[in-house]
Amino acid sequence: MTSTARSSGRLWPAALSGIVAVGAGLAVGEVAAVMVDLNASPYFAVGSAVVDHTPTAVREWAINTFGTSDKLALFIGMGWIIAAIAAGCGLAERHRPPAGAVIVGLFGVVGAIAALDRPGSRWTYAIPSILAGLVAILVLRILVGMLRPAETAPTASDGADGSGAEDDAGQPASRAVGRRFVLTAGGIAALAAVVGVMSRRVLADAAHTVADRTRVLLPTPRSAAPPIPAGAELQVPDATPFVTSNNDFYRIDTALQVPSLTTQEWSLRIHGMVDDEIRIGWDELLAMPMTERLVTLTCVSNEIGGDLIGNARWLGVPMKTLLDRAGVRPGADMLLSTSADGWTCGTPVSAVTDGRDALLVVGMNGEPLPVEHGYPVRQVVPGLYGYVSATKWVTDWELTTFSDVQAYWTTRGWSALGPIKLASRIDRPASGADVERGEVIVAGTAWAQHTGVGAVEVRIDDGVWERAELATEYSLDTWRQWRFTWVATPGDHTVYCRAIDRRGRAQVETYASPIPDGATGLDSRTYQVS
Ligand SMILES: Nc1nc2c(c(=O)[nH]1)N[C@H]1C(S)=C(S)[C@@H](COP(=O)(O)O)O[C@H]1N2
Ligand SMILES: [Mo]
Repeated sequence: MTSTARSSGRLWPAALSGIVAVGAGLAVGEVAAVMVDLNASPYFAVGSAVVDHTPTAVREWAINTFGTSDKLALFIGMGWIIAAIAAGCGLAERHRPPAGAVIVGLFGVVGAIAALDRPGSRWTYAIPSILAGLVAILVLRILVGMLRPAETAPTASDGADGSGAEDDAGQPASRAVGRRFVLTAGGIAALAAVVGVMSRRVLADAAHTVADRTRVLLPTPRSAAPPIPAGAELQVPDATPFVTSNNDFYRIDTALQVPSLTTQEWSLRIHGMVDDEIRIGWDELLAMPMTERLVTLTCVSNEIGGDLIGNARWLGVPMKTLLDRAGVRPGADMLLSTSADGWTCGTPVSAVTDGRDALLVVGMNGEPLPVEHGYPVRQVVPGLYGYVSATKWVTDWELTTFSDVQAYWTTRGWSALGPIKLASRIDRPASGADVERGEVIVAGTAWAQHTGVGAVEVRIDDGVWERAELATEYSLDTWRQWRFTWVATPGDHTVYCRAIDRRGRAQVETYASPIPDGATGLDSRTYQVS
């Protein structure tokens, strides 16, 4: 009877070890997620994966049963399931080491896969789950390891002293080990709870921003964007759409964690070489006359043929309006903008004041800015690469000079000035697509922001340049679609394209890497024609 009591008594510490270990891992995962991205949290990533992959019938059932608490129900349900598996891991580690540790490690891998599967994820999204897995394995091995001497010690003394000594010698020793185990497990559990709750608070603040965004009502523009002519979109299957949806819009920034700012927390301070230092708040900004424009944004890091480019409908206040309020002093040639997370950007004052549609933006494609695209306020300046113009989460403007100040990327080897280079891209047929002999429609995009695309030409292998058909021009600040009918003959063929701008300059054909001021060269695709 003592032996039954003892062995069943040992099941709980082992199960508890598993639960504490997985709890500690999850807490570490949350802390890491605060630094990487809240969507990288293993718990949330797995939860979102569950939501994304839940069959419609089950989802309907959950919504009907739990109403608006369906997410809470999911998290509680997940908590129970994870606790049950974790307890099993503890038992497995106790009786079949390292089975428990292996399963706990697999937990981490599942978390990492779920995090990497999140929309807009990067490789760093795997870090919280990997750390969580490693910490859980470590804690599990430590706790279960502490349970072992309790049984090996008496056996050893058993051999030395004979049978009668076991209980006398073994009990106090195992009680001491038991106390040590309880203190260690309790300490780790308490620490994990504190750390977990603290990081959850930080994550909740980010969620607060998401909620704030849903309450924003965008004003009607004083100056609306011209309607998009039907001909701006060439009717070519699987061509790149003229307007890029917010979900498909490329995202580039240095923010490991998206700055979370509510509209009421936001303000823009304008200072430096100005007549009056001013600060503009959200309500004041929203009361100003708004301009809406389509502008194609491009990243300087975009390789020839790359996709770090997108065209959106932006709503905002002309940046010049704000500069005029502050009064720019003569000699100030740089607008140094800084984001809530300290990223800096130097824009020529001339580009902001020469009449182009440089906007302090609050809306993107009819919605408040998505959080990762700069919520609540960012800049968009036609004709300049993003790193010298498109500050997201912008909170500070300093009027200064290029000779006095270098912005973030300029101190890292990129050019101080970044006008967008004329370029063109082949979008279809996709690389490696099956191409049959005969007429093949090759289509793509070309851009020369603020100058305008005048023509696009296509060349097959070493042939001559031939004119492609251009879509109707929307504006000088937006990209332009093109298409070319190629009569393909069997064999391997390479298709090249080049753009010519409205001033008659052809795209530079020699290859240059993006650094320091944007790539040059021709995009090409090689097809096997059957
Ligand atoms: N705060 C901040 N703003 C930023 C950046 C950044 O790293 N931090 N990157 C810039 C760069 S390099 C580009 S290309 C554009 C990209 O904007 P998007 O992510 O909305 O496409 O944002 C710009 N604004
Ligand atoms: Mo960029």
